[in-house]
Amino acid sequence: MKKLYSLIGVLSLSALSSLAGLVVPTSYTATPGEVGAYSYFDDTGKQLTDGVTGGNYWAADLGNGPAYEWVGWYTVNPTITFQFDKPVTINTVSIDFNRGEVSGISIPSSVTVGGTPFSLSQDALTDGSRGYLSFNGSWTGSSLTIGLVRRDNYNRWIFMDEVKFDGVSAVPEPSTIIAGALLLVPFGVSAIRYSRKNRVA
Ligand SMILES: [Ca+2]
Ligand SMILES: [Ca+2]
Repeated sequence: MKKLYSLIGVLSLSALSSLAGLVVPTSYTATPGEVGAYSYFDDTGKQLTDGVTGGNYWAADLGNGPAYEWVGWYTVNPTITFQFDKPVTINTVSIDFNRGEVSGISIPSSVTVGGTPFSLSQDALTDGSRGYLSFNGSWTGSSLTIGLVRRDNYNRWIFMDEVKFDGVSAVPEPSTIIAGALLLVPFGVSAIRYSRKNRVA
């Protein structure tokens, strides 16, 4: 019987750990990006989750035109709502921003994730660079809304090119795991009986 108990333990652990990690949203809706020297639109409707990031210099041309990778806002404080295909628990939201002070691009003064506000220092990123800033908490549901507030009395651009989520894509009921493990017990027992029979024969 010792073997069976350890088998159940291993199954329960692996069932839980395999669900934690990067959680990918199925879609999102966002306040449309705006026009400045170039167009800072979400050109594919997926630019915030396509894994592609822009350059340290905001207007860098990486092959699709200057600043193509970025989505930017100047006259509005944008809101983005991400949808997931089932209830999820998100523990970390990472957003890739650009900071280019001479061009009017600052990281937001605050970011609200699922109703939780975070204040950001303007030096959270080195001027003239891009990088991920992370927000930690615990948000559960099938969607998650992120709000961003422009710095200096809304007088600065926000430039974003990617949002990533870490968490658990589905929280299994403890009873389901136990029931699943118990279902395997008869198979284990019969397998042991089978091998014993074989040995005797
Ligand atoms: Ca992107
Ligand atoms: Ca773009």
